[in-house]
Amino acid sequence: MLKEKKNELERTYIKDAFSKNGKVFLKGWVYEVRDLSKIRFVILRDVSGQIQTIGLDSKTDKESFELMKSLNRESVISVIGDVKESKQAPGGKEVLVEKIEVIAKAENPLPIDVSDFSKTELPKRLDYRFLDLHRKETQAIFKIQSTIQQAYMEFMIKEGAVMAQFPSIIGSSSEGGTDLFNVQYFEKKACLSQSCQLYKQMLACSMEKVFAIFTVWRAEKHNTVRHLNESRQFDYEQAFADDKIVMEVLGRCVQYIVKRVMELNKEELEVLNVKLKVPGVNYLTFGEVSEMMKKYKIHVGKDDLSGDAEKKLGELYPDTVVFVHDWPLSGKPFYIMPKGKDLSYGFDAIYQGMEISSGGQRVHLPELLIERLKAKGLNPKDFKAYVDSFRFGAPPHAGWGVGLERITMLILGLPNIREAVLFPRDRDRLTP
Ligand code: AMO
Repeated sequence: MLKEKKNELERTYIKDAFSKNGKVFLKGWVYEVRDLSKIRFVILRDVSGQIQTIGLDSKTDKESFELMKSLNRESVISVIGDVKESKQAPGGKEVLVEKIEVIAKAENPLPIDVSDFSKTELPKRLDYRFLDLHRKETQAIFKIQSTIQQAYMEFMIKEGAVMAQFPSIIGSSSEGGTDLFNVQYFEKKACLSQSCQLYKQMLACSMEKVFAIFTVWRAEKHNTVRHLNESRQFDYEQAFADDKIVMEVLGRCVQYIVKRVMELNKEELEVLNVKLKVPGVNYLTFGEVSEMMKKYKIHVGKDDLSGDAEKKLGELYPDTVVFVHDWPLSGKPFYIMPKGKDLSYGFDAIYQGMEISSGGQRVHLPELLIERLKAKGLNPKDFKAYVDSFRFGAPPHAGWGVGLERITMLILGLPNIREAVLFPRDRDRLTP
């Protein structure tokens, strides 16, 4: 009987059922079951929302009515029934069940609590991420992260930038650090990309404005709430540009992203109880920040901002992208353009008390680049193809990279970056 009806009835998403009267065919997951003997309730969820379904001894198909009391949480079912007004039901409507079928049974007990009041700790939730994704809070985070990526692409395309793909297996370090994951590449030694830095620069020298969403790997041994060993970056690079030009682009880009999340994710922001403001933009030199922090007796660091200094900037400038520029040269990678002897055209962007991005103007002069590689203890021979790419008509250029998980975490005020990755890779986690 259900099969015949399926042919007649199209599936309705739960959100749309609220604006319907009459018969609907719903599919989703059992969230809750309540058995009051002659009346039985099943709260059904799908990706669009949840609705109360009600079975009546007198009206519901006998077999389905029996089934309603024995359904396990998170089992997948289909329901045929009539949408009715109901003062008691959440959202003012409920579905009077005609027929229920089990599509896929969930075993009982579930390994984690997936209710809205779940107290299951993050590591356990991550062990069972597939099930954790049944929770509306978890879904809300990743729906918003989807918007963040969409908004980044929309913004970049409006800017006239070209979307690019780059290799993930590379011959030598792209950031200069030692935090490399080594890979055996046939007879050669290779590593997983720490960034698409060198490639985006080479591309900007012909295509002018380029962007990417690129996965990066960093073999950093520490385990913190803000670092991952595999993360994604929004990369941007622009020719005929200096640090000032690309900071301005980044400020507008973050504003656009937050604006789009506010427009497109009202429900998800409500689920997560997050109130957003489109951020302002502020510019400070590294020297100014160092002076400012003295007042608060906060240690800054010689050539990098301490976590405490970033946090303080977040307190002093809430809902603001704070660009800290004129960064000490010793604290920036080899590809950042020097500004005099000690400073550079490099910057970091701090938002809600944490770094979301770093960038700057690049060294496009081959001889200076060789000098900078040496100064950082790197062998220019390992970077020959990259250095040579600037010998045949390479304009000055600048760019930045934003961590996708970092910006998601900071927009939503999440306490741990792992909340903002579907399947995190950290020091201890290689599965799922
Ligand atoms: P950087 O190494 O500062 O710069 O990275 C840019 C941004 O990426 C994010 N990020 C991380 N997120 C989580 N875990 C990590 N281990 C991690 N490392 C970085 C941060 C950071 O601000 N090529 C340059 C960018 C450029 O100059 O264009 C780069 O990779 O949000």
